Amino acid sequence: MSVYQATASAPVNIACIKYWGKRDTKLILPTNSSLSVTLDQDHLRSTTTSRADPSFQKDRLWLNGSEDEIKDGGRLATCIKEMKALRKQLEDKDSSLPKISGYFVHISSRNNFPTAAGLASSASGFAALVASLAALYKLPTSQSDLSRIARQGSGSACRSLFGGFVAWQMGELPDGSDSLAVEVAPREHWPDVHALICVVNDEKKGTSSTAGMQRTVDTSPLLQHRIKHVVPERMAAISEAIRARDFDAFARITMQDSNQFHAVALDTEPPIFYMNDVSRAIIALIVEYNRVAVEKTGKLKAAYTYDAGPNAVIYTPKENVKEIVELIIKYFPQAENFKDPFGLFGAAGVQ
Ligand code: 2P0
Repeated sequence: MSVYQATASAPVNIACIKYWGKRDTKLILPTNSSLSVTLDQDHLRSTTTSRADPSFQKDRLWLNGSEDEIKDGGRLATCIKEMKALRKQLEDKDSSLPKISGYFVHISSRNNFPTAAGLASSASGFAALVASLAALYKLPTSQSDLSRIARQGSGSACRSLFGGFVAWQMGELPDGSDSLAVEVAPREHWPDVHALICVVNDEKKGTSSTAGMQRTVDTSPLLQHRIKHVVPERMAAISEAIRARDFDAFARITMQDSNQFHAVALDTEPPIFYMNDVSRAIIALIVEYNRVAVEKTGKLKAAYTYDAGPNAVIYTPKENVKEIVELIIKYFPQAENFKDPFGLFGAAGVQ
């Protein structure tokens, strides 16, 4: 008897131009385009195994070993349904293919980083889920086409289907068919850029991204300015900086966009605070580090960025990694505890 099973994994990505806001909450269509770097560390990935079998009674999912409900019409159910539909199309075209699109699936997904680490696991999780179903169903579908489906699991997941530097083009069409991820440059184009992840607080965040961003859409006038007058130019400028391997421009834009994302969170009613005092102290340290660098060389050496939580990600060329880690440990002595066991603090190479 044939066994229909496949495993795939996908890494976490960290945005330089932030996604924050949906124009369509069901299809997960964003109010602006975004751009991220996919981390290539082996220890920041989700790995997912999917299996289809005629004996299965319903679709089921296990996350880190515990079963999670697949809600009818929910995000998981949508992704599974879309993937089955793609398989069905193949089977309809080629009658020699086994008709596994009609079988229920069992899916098991694991993060090899602590879910409590405060790092987005939904991006790598949904990307790995879609990739594993694509492998199970032997779909010839492109990564961009798969990204459209991962997007409906969690917006930022669409970017984790590619390594390297990735844009999520917001698109214009109401059906979402042009809202997908594209590669801006592969990792090999600019291997010198590294990411340091500083876990400031590993507790679950107070306001979820999904709820927080819609509150921002509903109440923040600054978000409207950002969408119309800021992000389009920034997307073009940072893509150009990546293509030219211009770290100074890349860093400037990345920090500006992190700042504006947290400004729109603050402009939300009631306001949302994701950074804490330690986050702000790390910003001050990087600002000072850059001030000295600009004085000496005219160029920035590091860029901080913060997502919907207090943890810092610092992008920097490889030559500065050791110096920055030493600086952080000097000013935040407790940081030494974070160096191990997961290596979340320290040089995390980006892919
Ligand atoms: C980003 N974040 O671009 C931004 C920056 C958080 C801050 O994508 O509702 O978990 O599942 O689409 O993808 C977080 O949003 O939200 C996020 P849903 P998601 O990475």
